[in-house]
Amino acid sequence: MIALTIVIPAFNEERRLGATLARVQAYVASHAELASRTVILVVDDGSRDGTVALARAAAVEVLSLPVNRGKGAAVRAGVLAASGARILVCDADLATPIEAFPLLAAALDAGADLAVGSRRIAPTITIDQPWPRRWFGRGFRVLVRYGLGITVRDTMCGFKLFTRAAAHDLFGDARIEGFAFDAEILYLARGRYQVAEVPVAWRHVEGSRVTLGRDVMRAARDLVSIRLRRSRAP
Ligand SMILES: Nc1nc2c(ncn2[C@@H]2O[C@H](COP(=O)(O)OP(=O)(O)O)[C@@H](O)[C@H]2O)c(=O)[nH]1
Ligand SMILES: [Mg+2]
Repeated sequence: MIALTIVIPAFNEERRLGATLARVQAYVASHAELASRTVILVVDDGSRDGTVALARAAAVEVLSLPVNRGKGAAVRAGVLAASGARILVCDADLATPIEAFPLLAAALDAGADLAVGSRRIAPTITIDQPWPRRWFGRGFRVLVRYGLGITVRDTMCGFKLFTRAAAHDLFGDARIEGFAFDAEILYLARGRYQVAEVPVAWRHVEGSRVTLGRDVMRAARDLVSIRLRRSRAP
């Protein structure tokens, strides 16, 4: 039985992914309860660099999307293909170290259906993002809280653990393909699943794939569509 699938979305990550896979593989190998019961699944989001070759050389599973669709689309494809009893979604830059995994696992052991890494409960950020990203994050959080009524304080941290049942249900229902996808997942989870927000260490890693112009406009538009779609639903 596969206990854990680690889904890593990757878009042109040949520079950052190698070190991440080495660290995740070493972590899995050194934990008896994970070794041989864990699958690492890299979801290549239409990369045009050496991401796929690098992942294959590291002997992890690879799911390749033919064209770039966005982080949300990549994570959804990976989650829906994952067979682990639990599914960890983590960014290719490992901005939150894999050593934070047991904190999220403990929240699921205690009854949560999903545990989201958070940078906003306690001060956990060691290297912060550049100021334009901080300001974008602030605006986004306000919209998510007051526009969608989501009380989770940090929806965007790229380190989340789900039970497979919750993940397949939520991602099966989700539509957002860009960066606002975690807001949609948490919106869909409201009143249906128990969500734990767990403080995790986080540091800004150079080489972010987020472009402020395109990705931010898309995220704003997507927040509106999350709201509209649900208000039309029966
Ligand atoms: N920006 C972006 N990231 C993507 C896309 N598809 C997958 N990803 C992955 O989503 C994660 C985003 O992390 P990162 O770029 O570090 O974002 P940041 O830490 O929020 O600045 C990385 O693992 C990316 O490789 C995409 O279309 N655009
Ligand atoms: Mg990052």
